[in-house]
Amino acid sequence: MDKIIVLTASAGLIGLIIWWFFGQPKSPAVAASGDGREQSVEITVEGGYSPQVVSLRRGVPAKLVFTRKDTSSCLEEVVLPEFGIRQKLPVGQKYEINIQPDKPGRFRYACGMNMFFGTIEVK
Ligand SMILES: [Cu+2]
Repeated sequence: MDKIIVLTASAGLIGLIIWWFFGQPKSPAVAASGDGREQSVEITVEGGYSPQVVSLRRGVPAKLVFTRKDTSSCLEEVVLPEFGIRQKLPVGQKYEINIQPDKPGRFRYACGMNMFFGTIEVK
């Protein structure tokens, strides 16, 4: 009997771990707004990046407007390798990062330590 409980509990735990890493529902992409000549999207930095996925139109200069509310040093830098950007973000104010999304695809960006991630989708 004990064995069955342990077995069931561990199976449940393994299931939970798998769900956590692979099965979490993907948050929908938030599209940048703009007039066709430029586009911008706001990203809040607080325990990660929110929205997690932003979607940009290809070929239109884009402003990523970061507001860092998180004072932890972990999130003080944001790194967008695909766009050659490594930037410190001030706390409690908006900070614009300008990029030119010319290539379609999904590009990950991260905090300076590669612990928190966000995604830029270019369509
Ligand atoms: Cu970090």
